[in-house]
Amino acid sequence: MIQWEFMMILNPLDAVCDVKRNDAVCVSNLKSAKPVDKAILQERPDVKIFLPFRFHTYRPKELFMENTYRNYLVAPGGDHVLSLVDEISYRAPPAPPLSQMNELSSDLFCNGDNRPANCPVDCRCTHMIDVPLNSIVEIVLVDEVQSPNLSHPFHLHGISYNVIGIGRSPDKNIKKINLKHALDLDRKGLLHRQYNLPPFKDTIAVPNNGYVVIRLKADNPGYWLFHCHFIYHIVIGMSLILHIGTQSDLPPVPPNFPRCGDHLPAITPPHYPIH
Ligand SMILES: [Cu+2]
Repeated sequence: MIQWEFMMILNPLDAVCDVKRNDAVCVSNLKSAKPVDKAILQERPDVKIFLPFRFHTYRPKELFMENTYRNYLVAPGGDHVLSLVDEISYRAPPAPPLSQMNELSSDLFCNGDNRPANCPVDCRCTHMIDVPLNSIVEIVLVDEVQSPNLSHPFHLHGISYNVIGIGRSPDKNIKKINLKHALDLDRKGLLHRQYNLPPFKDTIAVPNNGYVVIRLKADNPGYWLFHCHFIYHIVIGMSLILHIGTQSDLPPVPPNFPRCGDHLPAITPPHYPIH
């Protein structure tokens, strides 16, 4: 028998997470069963990263030009869209950074502070953010897609994070949140954060037209993908690499470790050379 009086919704679509309520609970209201490292709970993290994400809509005539090959998905309404995280669409490198980083040109990599020169509005490169080993990192995801009832589930490989806050703008005049407004809320202390045993997760749904604040201790060195878990969104670039530490923090590549390209005859891709 279902006891309706005890039914609760997890992650309500209204994303009201900063008040106690009887009908719903947000992940940020859950309490970790394990103790949380005090360093995670310090007021100021060592690194703070704002990651707005959105779709770029192509005009169909932009997509079918000679010598172009753009990746996009066709949304249910017919829009042809690419995904941008911090105005960058992730492009996978031609070989794994973990074992062949010294062969990848630094020109392939980019991030919000280091965009390729003259990159167009649909800027595509290997989005990578470097953070020092053992630093306390806060990431604020801001949903600029704002598709009704579509909450993008962001997943991080390699490390679990604590979910510190989830919400929407408290300013009712703001119909659409964006990076600028989220920064403004943060400056005013209006991004919801709670430090009482924030739960560990490796995936979190960002409420549409809202934000999520997560924190982690970057104690696992490597190149870790951080991406929306909708497959269609991954392939149009809703992804990036969180690079923790440096090459010297990693164990050496084993002798005779398989190499990308071993199974192919020598080729030189025209646009994406391996150096
Ligand atoms: Cu998504």
